[in-house]
Amino acid sequence: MRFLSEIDSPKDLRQLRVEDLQEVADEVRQFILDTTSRVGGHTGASLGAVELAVAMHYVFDTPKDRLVWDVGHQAYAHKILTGRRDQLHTIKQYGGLSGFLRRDESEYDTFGAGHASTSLSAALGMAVARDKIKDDFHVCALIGDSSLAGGMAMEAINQAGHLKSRLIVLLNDNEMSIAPAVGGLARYLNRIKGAQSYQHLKDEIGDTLESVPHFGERLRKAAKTVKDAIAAAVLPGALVNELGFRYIGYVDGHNVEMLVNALEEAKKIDDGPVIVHALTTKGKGFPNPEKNYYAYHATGPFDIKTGLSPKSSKVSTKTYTQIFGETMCELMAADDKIVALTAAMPDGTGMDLVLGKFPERAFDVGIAEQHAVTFCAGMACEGLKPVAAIYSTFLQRALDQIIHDVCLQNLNVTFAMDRAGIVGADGPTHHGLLDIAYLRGYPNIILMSPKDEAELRDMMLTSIEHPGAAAIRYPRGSGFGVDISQKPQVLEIGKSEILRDADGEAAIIALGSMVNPAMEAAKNLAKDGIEATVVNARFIKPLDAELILALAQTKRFIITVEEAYLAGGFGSAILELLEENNLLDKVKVVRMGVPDRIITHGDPKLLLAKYGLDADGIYQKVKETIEVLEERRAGRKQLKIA
Ligand SMILES: Cc1ncc(C[n+]2csc(CCOP(=O)(O)OP(=O)(O)O)c2C)c(N)n1
Repeated sequence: MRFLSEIDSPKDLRQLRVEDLQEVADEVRQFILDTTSRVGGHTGASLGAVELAVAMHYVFDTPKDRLVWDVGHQAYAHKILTGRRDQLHTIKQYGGLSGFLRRDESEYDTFGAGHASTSLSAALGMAVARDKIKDDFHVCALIGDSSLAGGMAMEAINQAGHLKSRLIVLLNDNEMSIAPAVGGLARYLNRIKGAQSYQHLKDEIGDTLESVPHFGERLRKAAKTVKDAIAAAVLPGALVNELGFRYIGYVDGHNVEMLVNALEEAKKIDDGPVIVHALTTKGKGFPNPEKNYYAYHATGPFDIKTGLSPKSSKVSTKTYTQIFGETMCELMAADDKIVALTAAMPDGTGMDLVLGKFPERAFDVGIAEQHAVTFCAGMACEGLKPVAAIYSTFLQRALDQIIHDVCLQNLNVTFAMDRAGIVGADGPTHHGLLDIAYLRGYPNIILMSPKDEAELRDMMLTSIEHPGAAAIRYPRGSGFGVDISQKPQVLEIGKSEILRDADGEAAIIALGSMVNPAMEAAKNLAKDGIEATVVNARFIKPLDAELILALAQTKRFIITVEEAYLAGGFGSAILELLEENNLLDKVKVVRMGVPDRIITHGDPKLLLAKYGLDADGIYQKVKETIEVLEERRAGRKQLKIA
């Protein structure tokens, strides 16, 4: 590596000649490939943004000038150029670099990211603050074409044009979200690209006017006006003019010199926001990208020559996501009122299968979770039965829509919350740990979580048949390979399942992913002579009050276990129920779950173990609780003797 090994910060990059930058970009690309082929990561997304990162750090005086990345999954080149090259191999691993951006990871990460469409709002905030404190740095936001269509980005555009703040937006247009980009904005951007004549015409007019001797400066100003007029005439739509943005483009996003020129031009615009429109290819440089769809976005480790991932020798069981997709197809075939929806995650949610089989009744609305929910509410008003499959973490975006548009009006919408719990490598922005807390506090919704994939199928039918709102939380990854040949059954709402009925003093009430570890813990406890009842809760709301109250009267302690934040969670709901029934002095309740802190990225098994959320952790907690109660009992006895 001629250049890269000498680049420890963007300052080193800025010492180079502009002619050398393409070679730097090639080296960065190779470095990303070498690293992610070993450890995996957002390979395709980052390969597509290599030249953008090089050009931005060359043109802008970072970190004084602020670069704001959207999502941050495409920022590996940025990490490499900002002193993190030698740690890139630790990306997404416990204790290693984050897969996204974090303010506490580097001074160059000006704004944390992970969820989409935030960069323009944050960048506009920084630009406005800069003007207020009378500083003069540049702010440049990088955003993908699909994230640009997200509601927040649109709202930021609306305000930026109005404020006329000095702000640069670099649009990374690869016509892809994770799947192909969808929607009207994607069509609009294509129309701009179709208007090739604009760029040529603009350059020609500019060159001609500016080349007239003696009149250079005056004519340059005139030329600018003429160019703007042409932009208005040729560019379709309202973004450039009506919304108050200047437009530079489009530019080849893999040609560093062109990008440098375009960004230098953008820097000169001091009277309002400007969009630099760069065309890029997702997965640029990936070996045989057509053989590996995920090369366009994220990969596990792969063979650097063929691009193929190593074959696993394990016979893998189906994931919850796959079972969800297949069951949707089954249910939709039987009931033509069911409609399905994903918000830009067709593969991640299993909706790709549904979109393929039922194109008339399945929708990909793009990165638009808020719209997705209210769109479902509208369909439910007309008697359809919408099922929205949205990751638990992304559904956070749409809380008000769930409350105001769905629950308040008691509409039949099902929320299939994939990736509920600790997701692992993607870390704090992606863990689905809050859904119980954010959904539990409002009427007119039922909440459940399956112990395995067969129960997921039952819960899907139960939700769809339930006339109001319902949400199902289920984890990332494989199920248990249980028999799913039985047709889905409607479950009795608010009824849990006793899996192990024991005479002992302990009851473990486990939720969803924690049911299996609870059963394993109970078996191990039995070996020590401790008999614990194990309940598969199934429902978080409504709770199985009858059973829980009965347990409170017969057991010495109840342990609740959930893969979610404890605050406002499932265990809290049980505490509330017992408090309302004056039973808290009869039974000790110990809640197991995720404590009130940011959960880092890393292997989910390791993270779950750290918080005691596995068979061993539950086993230990039961033993500890018995010890505490014994000590208390002994203490009381001593008091009596005294
Ligand atoms: C609110 C939200 N919804 C969904 C996602 C999942 N997601 C991550 S990247 C991505 C695609 C982004 O596409 P684009 O903005 O065009 O950037 P590209 O990946 O093409 O560089 C999606 C849907 C997310 N991060 N945040």
